[in-house]
Amino acid sequence: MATVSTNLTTNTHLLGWIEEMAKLCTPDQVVFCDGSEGEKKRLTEFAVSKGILIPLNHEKHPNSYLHRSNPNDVARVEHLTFICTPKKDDAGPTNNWMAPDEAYAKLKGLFEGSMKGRTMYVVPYVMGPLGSEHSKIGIELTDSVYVALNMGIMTRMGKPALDMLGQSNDFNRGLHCTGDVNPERRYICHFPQDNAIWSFGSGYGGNALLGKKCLALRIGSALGRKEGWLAEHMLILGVEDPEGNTSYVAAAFPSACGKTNFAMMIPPKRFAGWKVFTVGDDIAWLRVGEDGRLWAVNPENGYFGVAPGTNMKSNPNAMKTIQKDTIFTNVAVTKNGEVWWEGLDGEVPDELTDWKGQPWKKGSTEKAAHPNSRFTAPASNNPILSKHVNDPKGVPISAIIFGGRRSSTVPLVMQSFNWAHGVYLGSTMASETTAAATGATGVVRRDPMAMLPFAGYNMADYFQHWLNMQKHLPQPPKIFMVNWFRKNKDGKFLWPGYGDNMRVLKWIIDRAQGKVATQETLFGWVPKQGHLDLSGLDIAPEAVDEATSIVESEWKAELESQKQWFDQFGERMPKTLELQRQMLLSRVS
Ligand code: GTP
Ligand code: SPV
Ligand code: MN
Repeated sequence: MATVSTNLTTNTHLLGWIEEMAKLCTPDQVVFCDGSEGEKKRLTEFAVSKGILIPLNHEKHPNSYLHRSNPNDVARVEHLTFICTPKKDDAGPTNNWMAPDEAYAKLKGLFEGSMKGRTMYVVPYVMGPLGSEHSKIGIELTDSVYVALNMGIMTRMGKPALDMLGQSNDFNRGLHCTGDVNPERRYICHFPQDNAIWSFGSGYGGNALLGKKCLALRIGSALGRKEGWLAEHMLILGVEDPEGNTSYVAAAFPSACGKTNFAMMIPPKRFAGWKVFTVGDDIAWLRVGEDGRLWAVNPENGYFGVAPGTNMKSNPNAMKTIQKDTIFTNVAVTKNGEVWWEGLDGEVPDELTDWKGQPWKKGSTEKAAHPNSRFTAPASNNPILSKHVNDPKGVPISAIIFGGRRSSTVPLVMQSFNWAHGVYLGSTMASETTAAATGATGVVRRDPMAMLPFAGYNMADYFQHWLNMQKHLPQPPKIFMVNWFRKNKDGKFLWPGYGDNMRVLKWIIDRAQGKVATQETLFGWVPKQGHLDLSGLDIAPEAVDEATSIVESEWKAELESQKQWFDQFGERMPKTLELQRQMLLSRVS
């Protein structure tokens, strides 16, 4: 049995727990991660020697590597993700539930002896700026060097986390084992009452990098409810106008629906003098500030972004961010050791090695890169990184945006009448499923606030928590809904999206600052004729009309179908939201 010894900490709570977990998993050795450059180099060399990381062309991709996951382990697994609260009702109808005793017993069986012949890495990390009272500390025990290296990019990892923890017992206990990557023996279990996460049988993204979806969203949302804040699946960006005033917005779009792209956007030529800065691309922790405004912090320190579709036109800042120090997962690679994916700039190469490591030829019907292939890159590489990313108090939010991937019904942009109506719009949000989770793609489902897979407690209580926030927010952000993904009858996107989303963002900022009047519709406020700046936009005016249109018959069907969604929550469903629905429906019927 491995002994647990380190000179990095004397925290007896921590050392005792590691000892206990090492006894269960019986690794050959226990290695404490300090987060140093030397350690990163050692772990990388080890991963390369084992074929876990494949060096890329170091001239084109300095200090960057490719990882190929097991082909059965390429995305989050929502059907194998559990919220293990003592009462089933506390997890609610939209989460999978297991009783804590049963979950611990089942997973103990799997973890028992699971790290024999392997190393247990102790990965201490902080979510949120170092030293901030709002940050949370986690310790992930993992048998995966790939996870340890990714956590090193995605979080503030190593000695600073242990220093911040000191002798405290207040840390998230995360246990992760890749095991034999058998989907039959794969479980991602959350224990909010113990501040613990046990994840077995997957090495991929949100299943395995426990600081991200597991701690920062599922456990985080449960903590947030208890402590009076919000943990959200939101990007955070700053937008500076030509006079030098910066406003901040937070936007919730479901997985693979445009957060990273929006957060790194470059405004079109028409908006000379306007600048966008990234604070975060996936997760926001939102708190009420002393000034009565809502303040946002990005708990992460890197980006785990979707590769396909990323190119110099759609997202030049992401392309620059991933130029060095990046781990690519499940992308294709050229003969020359350069990465490739569908939608990258330039000609499609004649020959590639695909994401499974197989030869691939141009014209193949198979994708060369997996649709959920990703890059892990440090935030510090981002040329438009906000100077406030490490600010412990975060940035003040002027507008909250909810947006799904809807080929019909939802217009390009709409403002809610007030906070409750905004919460209603978020709670009824729907979106087509994407490759970010296993299962069918393109199926419309409700994904409230983009949090369906990430709420760590009953979704009805979560809605109530959102409604309650208003009482504590004398200066609430304005709430908006957007849809970049509406299609015409030929199935083509009506709106060009990407940088041109700046046109919508500008209207949102103007509205949040009360600078422009608006047009009322039955369902919300929309831009008055001429207020959406379309100059220099190279698309037919009819396409814009269609993208921004509100079709009453579509909305009637939408509102009616929301009843079933609300009904499943029974008594716990806030009446306010059902009343919002009825009020809107009464206007059309
Ligand atoms: P997660 O990391 O899974 O949470 O995804 P995300 O929300 O950050 O999505 P991301 O920005 O990576 O975009 C996902 C996909 O949507 C990519 O293939 C993009 O090219 C595409 N996309 C992003 N923005 C737009 C847009 O404005 N219009 C259109 N049509 N597609 C977009
Ligand atoms: C998402 O699916 O929303 C992601 C990727 O951001 S993962 O880290 O796998 O959750
Ligand atoms: Mn995400």
